[in-house]
Amino acid sequence: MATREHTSATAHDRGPATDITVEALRGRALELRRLMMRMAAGKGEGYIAQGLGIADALAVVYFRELRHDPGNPAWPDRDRFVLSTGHYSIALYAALTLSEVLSAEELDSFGLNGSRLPLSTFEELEGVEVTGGSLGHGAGQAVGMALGLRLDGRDARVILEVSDGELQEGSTWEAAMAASSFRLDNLIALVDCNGIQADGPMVLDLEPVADKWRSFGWDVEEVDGNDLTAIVTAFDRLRSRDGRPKAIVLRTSPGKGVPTIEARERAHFVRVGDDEWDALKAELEETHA
Ligand SMILES: Cc1ncc(C[n+]2csc(CCOP(=O)(O)OP(=O)(O)O)c2C)c(N)n1
Ligand SMILES: [Mg+2]
Repeated sequence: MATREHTSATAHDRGPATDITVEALRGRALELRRLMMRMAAGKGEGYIAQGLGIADALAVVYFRELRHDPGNPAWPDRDRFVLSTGHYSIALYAALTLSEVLSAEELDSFGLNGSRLPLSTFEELEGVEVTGGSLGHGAGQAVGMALGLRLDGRDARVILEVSDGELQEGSTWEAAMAASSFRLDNLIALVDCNGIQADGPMVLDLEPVADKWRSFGWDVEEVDGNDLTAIVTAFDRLRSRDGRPKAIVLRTSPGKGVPTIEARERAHFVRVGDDEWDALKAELEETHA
C-alpha cells in the first residue's frame, strides 16, 4: 500500500459519480486506450492487449466508482483499487494519468530504464496500492485492506482486479474464503477472464467461474467485460452492504478496440513493429467512431 501519510482535512470526495453517462464513460475508455497506445508504441513488445481488454472496466472504476482524491492519492478514506496483475501496469498508469495523479509527459518513459513506470507495478508510485509481478497475491492483500478499513471504522471500499490465470493459484481461493468468512461487503473483485494465460489459452478448466465464486459465499455478476452498460449495471446491482463480498466476472477480449491486436493469437506479450503503430492507432479511432 502507498505509504505517504496524509490527513488533510481538505481531501475531497470524487465519487462514486453514478450520474456519469455511459457515453461519457465510452469517451474515458477511448482516452485510456489512446494513452496505452502512446505508452506501448515503439517498445517492440508488451502487455498492450491486456490493457485494451480491461480499459472499459477501468473507465467505470476510475470515473464512476472509485472515491478518491487525485490531489492526495494517500487519503486514508479513499477507496482502494488493487491491481493484482502487475503486468497490466499500462492500464493502471493510463487510469492514473486520466484521473490526474500522473502527468501525461511521464508516460513516455514507460518501461524504460530508470523510469518510475516499469512494466510491472511498484507501490512506491503514487496511486499504486500494491507491488505486482508475482501473481496470486492481490486478492489476499485486498482482503487485508478491506478488513483493516472496517476495523478502522472507515467507509471505504476495495476494488480488486484478479485474472483468470490467478484462479489457478490456491492463494486466490484462500483469500476468497477469508473474505466471505469476514463478511467483507466492502470488497468487490473484478475477475478478468480474458481467456489467456501467458502464451496460450487457459491450462486448467476454470468453469463455471461465477458459480465457483458463489460457492465461496460471494454475490456475483457475470458480464461482457467490454460492454460498459453491463459493467455499470453489475456495479449497481452489487452496491448493497449485505455481508457478502461482491464479484463481477468480466469476459474481456485482449486487444479490444484494435482489431489487429485482437486477432493476434499470441496476445499475452504482443510483438508490434515500429512501423505498425500509426495504423494501429488509426484502427482504434475507426473502431470507436
Ligand atoms: C507467481 C507467478 N507465476 C508465474 C508468473 C509468470 N507469468 C507472468 S504473466 C503470466 C500469465 C498469467 O495469466 P493471467 O494472469 O491470466 O495473465 P494474461 O496472460 O491474461 O495476461 C505468468 C504465468 C508470475 N508473474 N507470477
Ligand atoms: Mg488471463
